[in-house]
Amino acid sequence: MNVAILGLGGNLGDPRELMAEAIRQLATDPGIVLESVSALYRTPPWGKTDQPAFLNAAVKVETSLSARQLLDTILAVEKELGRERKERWGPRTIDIDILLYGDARVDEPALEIPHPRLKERAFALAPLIDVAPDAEFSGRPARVWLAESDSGGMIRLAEPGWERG
Ligand code: GSY
Repeated sequence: MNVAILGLGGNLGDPRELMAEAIRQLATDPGIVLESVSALYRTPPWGKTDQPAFLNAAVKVETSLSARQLLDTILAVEKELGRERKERWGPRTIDIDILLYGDARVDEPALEIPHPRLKERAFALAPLIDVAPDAEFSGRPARVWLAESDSGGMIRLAEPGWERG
């Protein structure tokens, strides 16, 4: 089994409910065991700033799936939940990223792990640290990357358990 940290986010429709449903669906996969869920955060949009605030969270899973199989499962869940890929860095109903997969480094088309922009993204780092406080990647603790990132405007909206309604 491998430990993976997934980041979830969205800013269209009802992202809280979509993220909760995504977590439920991921947990039904026989190759995935849900270990823990982060707090729920409201975060300013990153990249393209003229769009609504996002909700973000992270989950820690144990998985017998390879990173590629895990990505395929994630894409199927996103599709089931109506995700459409339109504009890069634009608004979206649900987005699920593999942030970390054990200590693995993966550099394939459409699959880079650690996530290539993770170290700059407070909206992904804060929830990641909730579920994996001692995580390290790219040579430094996630806590250090978070301290160096811009976490301005982030609000911790709801404590773990939010996904159970
Ligand atoms: O994969 C990330 C999608 N995304 C987000 C996000 O999840 N949260 C925030 N705050 N900004 C974002 N910009 C993009 S793209």
